[in-house]
Amino acid sequence: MIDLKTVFADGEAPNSGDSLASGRALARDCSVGDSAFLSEYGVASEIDYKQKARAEGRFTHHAQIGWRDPAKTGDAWAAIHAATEKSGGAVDRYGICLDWSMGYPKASRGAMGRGTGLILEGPEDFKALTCRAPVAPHFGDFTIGLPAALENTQCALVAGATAIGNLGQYFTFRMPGWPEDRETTAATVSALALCAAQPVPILIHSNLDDGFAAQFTDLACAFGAVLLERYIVEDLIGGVIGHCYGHTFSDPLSRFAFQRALAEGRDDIPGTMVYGNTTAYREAVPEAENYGALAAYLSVDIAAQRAMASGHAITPIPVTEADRIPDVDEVIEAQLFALSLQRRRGAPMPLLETTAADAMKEELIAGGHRFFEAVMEGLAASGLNTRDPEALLLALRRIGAKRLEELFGPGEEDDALPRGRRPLVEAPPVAELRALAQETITCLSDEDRQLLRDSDLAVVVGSTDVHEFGKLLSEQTLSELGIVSMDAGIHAEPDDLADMVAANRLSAIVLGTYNGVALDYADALVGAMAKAGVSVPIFIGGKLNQIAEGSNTSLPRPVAAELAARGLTPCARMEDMLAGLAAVVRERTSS
Ligand code: B12
Repeated sequence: MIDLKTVFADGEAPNSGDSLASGRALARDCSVGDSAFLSEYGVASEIDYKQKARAEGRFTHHAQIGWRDPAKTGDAWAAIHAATEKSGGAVDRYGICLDWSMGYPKASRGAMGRGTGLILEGPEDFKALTCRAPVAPHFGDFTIGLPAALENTQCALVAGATAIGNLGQYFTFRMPGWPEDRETTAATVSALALCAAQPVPILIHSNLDDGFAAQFTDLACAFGAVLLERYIVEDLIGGVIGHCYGHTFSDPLSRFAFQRALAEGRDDIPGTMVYGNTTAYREAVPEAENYGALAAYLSVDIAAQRAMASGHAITPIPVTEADRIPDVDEVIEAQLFALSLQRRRGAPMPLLETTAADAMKEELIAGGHRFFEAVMEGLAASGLNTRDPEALLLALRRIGAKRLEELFGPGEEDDALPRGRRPLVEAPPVAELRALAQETITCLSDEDRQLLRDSDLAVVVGSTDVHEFGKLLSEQTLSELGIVSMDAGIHAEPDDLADMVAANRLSAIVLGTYNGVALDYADALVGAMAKAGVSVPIFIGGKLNQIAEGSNTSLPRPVAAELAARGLTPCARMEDMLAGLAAVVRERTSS
């Protein structure tokens, strides 16, 4: 079913020998340094700290921080700690939002563009943060899994970090303008080996929603992805991995059940954090509405930790997150809200009935194992050495979530469904996007709906970055109207979009973008279209903003008007694109 010659069309499958050896050798000179957290609590690593907390019947709190200005980030490190301590609680760990450009090796960084986050130049910058207050540093994103994996991991270790990731990003994140994946994989394996060879346990972090999990339609496959990553990190490399889940888990039952599936048999290895269900936050609504969403997921997470401690730190995300990057006082408010909620929620038993969640947990575990075994058997049958972590990682990344689920998903075959399978436990975003697409087309006038249904429009749909829900929603909405859409994938390159339009005589480009690069991307796309000699409408939606070059405020500015000035159609809502497409059809019929 898998043709290795296609997967590795550029040569042989890689071999981990050199990468493992170099990572292990590096551990002789590079080891975990001191941090305010490690010395304050007298622990060797965050795993030890979490195990102590678990033994005391306590669970931990996570805050996500990181602004473009390193000094602001350092001050926030101290301020959030002080504010939570003053209210009688504590924030136990900080996830550092590094800028995505930190994923490039330092030598290439300057020339490659950058996003909205924090840029740290070297070990001293990392250390300047972790000494500011006794909060465990979690260098979760843009460290392990990207081209700069090895150098960033060294900086994080020296600064006293004992939770480092994000392996999930390895599978899905593509650095713009960085097409190679062999060196990235080798750097990832070396970084994992460096962590595994430390004398203290380093928790390798993987955010499932950043990886394949958010792309599966079946949550059982997401649990199967956990098993694949545990096999690679723990069985093949000798490290320790903890998973994060939560962004897209808006259904309380599956959120609760997934935590129990992750916790099963892992008494000695804590999860990293349960992330806020940030997809539930709405933009430009009264804050009180988003506080409802915050309370809803925190209640599930607090109850889940009390019913079965899995070591996941709870993560109250500021309610302004849907509008923009939250500021320091908003992070503090969210933490204080969580502490207050936690104090007011008593023990979950006997209020909580876990039978349904446990049945779902069993289904997730059984289905996840079936997926894991089918993937391993399928790859072994194709001739892959599944005992080699580098070969296995690269094969999985190149095959991709969609194909893996189609080939090896545990659900029954059903051609009418996405991925050709009936999910054992449907992933919450699938149902939500389906409902949203149906609702969207009811907003059209009968005349426009019929006009679009009768049209012969064909478009290409893509996303500039890993955020693909806007793209999926566009595809669902177009398909409800019978409009053909070709898939340019996530991380769609401008040249590829222009070439697809030219080769297939398409009527429009439909583009989702979220990473604060809308204007740069639009310029590249307009250039690529001119080069390919095509001119079609471009409908662009998502987060239409851009961080200003040289800005130190970290806050991206809206660029919808500038996009319009370049001839693109900025879409605040799906309906804007449908109105634009209807206009295209009308123009065609009248000319
Ligand atoms: C889900 C999510 C993720 C998921 C994405 C999973 C996936 N497979 O898509 C994950 C966890 C991977 C993720 C990662 C990151 N994210 Co994120 N993420 C979000 C989140 C919570 C929701 C966005 C979303 O998909 N909404 C669902 C869609 C359907 O709804 P919507 O966006 O409201 O869209 C509506 C309209 O805008 C319109 N629309 C949307 N797209 C399109 C497209 C077209 C063509 C049209 C016509 C209309 C249209 O239709 C929708 C319905 O009305 C937002 C915050 C938020 N609540 O908005 C942050 C957010 C987009 N993320 C952000 C960031 C910074 C990141 C990271 C870089 C963080 C980090 N340091 O790691 C990483 C990206 C890493 C990477 N690899 O690039 C920032 C972007 C900052 C900015 N540009 O201002 C946001 C805004 C959070 C924040 N406030 O900081 N993220």
